[in-house]
This record gives sequence, structure tokens and C-alpha cells, in this order.
Amino acid sequence: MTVGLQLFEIVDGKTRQKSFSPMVWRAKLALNHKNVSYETIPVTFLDIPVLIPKVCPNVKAPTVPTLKVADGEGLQDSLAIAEFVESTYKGPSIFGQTPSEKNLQLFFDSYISTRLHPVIQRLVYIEMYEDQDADNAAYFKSSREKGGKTLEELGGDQAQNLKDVKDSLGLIHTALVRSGGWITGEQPGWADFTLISAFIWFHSFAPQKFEEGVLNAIDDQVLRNYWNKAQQLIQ
Ligand SMILES: N[C@@H](CCC(=O)N[C@@H](CS)C(=O)NCC(=O)O)C(=O)O
Repeated sequence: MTVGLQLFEIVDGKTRQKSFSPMVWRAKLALNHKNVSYETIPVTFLDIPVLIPKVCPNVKAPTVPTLKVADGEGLQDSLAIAEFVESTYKGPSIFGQTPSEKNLQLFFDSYISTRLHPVIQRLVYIEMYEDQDADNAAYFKSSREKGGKTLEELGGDQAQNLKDVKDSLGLIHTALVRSGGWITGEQPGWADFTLISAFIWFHSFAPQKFEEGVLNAIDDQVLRNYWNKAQQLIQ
């Protein structure tokens, strides 16, 4: 029997409508790129450890994204999900045609994860907290404050964060100017999915800071045009 794919995606506790995780979006953009059908299962922070193991008992330390790929079997990790999609389905490539293209895209992935994600996290700690219901807000606060710093302290100086996010976009802007299209050229690929997913996360919690820190970061339309073009991939 064929089992339909089910993707567990985190949503905010308040409206349960906002899918915000950059790692979930990486997986969704990879699935959408190959036109793969799947059902999304919305979960809050507190649902993750309860619902995922119920449906996918093989998953011992649940995180999102998890893709249910067979009866009772979940596949964790955005990159592992994209690799599964790449090797299982026909259609446009996610990682390019050669191992070196994939290698360069994974290098870009590391840049996004290590340079962009930490500063976006600092810019949205408070908004992420405010968008939870009471129980998820309490979980979010206690899990993030475990190290002894408050959410405000973790967020730090917001003006400096905006400066840092702008600084981290310089090389990305150069790559977009050179390519004249997606980071990966005429078709989007994994590198684009990592960048767009980071933007979705930032925009979904703090649209005004996103406008200032990303869309107005550089005095031309390159990043704004890229974000506008990315909307066609976001469903
Ligand atoms: N390397 C994993 C990271 C998965 C991960 O850490 N997901 C976060 C959301 S982005 C999560 O499940 N967090 C649960 C929590 O904080 O309780 C991936 O790429 O999928």
C-alpha cells in the first residue's frame, strides 16, 4: 500500500496558521520544486514531542521538519528530506547535476545557517514568544532562557542586529547580481531554498525589521526583486 507523505510543520501557538520554521520551509521548497504531493500536519512546539512519535514511532528525538515516508516511519532533518526527494522523484534537480555543484550549494547552506540564522534569531526572539499561546510561550521562554539569559538579553541590541543582518547580505547580493536570477542560476535550487526560508522566518515574525534589514539593506532593488520572485515558490 502506498502511504501518502505527511510533513510535520511547526505553526505559531496563537493563530496556528503561521508556518515559520526555516528548516521546515527548506523541506517544503524541495518538495514543491519536484511537484511532490504531501499533506502538512501543523504542530506547535509542545505538540512536537507528543504527536510526531505517535505517528512515526521510529523518531526518538522529534524535531520539525519530519516527513512521514512510510507507515510508522518518519524521516527527520531538512537536508535528509531534500536528499530523499532528490533521489526519489523525477523533475528539476535540487542540488544540481554534479557533486561539485551540490558541494557549493551546501557551502552556501552553511553560510546561511551560521551567518544569517543567528542574527535573525536575535531579531525575532520576542516576536516568536509573543506569537505563542500561554503554554507554548512558557515552553519557548524556559527552553531559550535555560542558559541564564532572558529573551531580551538573548535578543541584544536590535540596532546592532539590523546592522549585522545587512552586513551578512553583502556577499549574497553580489551573488544575485552575478547570477541575474536565482542563486543557482535560471532555476532555483537548494542554495535558494536556504536563503528564502531564512527570509520567510524573519518576515513572518517581524515584517518591518525585514523591510529595513533585508529589503532596504542595499541601495538597489536586487534583494527586493528576489523576495518578490520567491513568492511564486511559497505555497
Ligand atoms: N537540522 C535539523 C534541525 C531541526 C530543528 O532543530 N528544528 C527545530 C525548528 S527549526 C525544532 O524542531 N525545534 C523544536 C523546539 O525548539 O522545541 C533540520 O535541518 O531539520
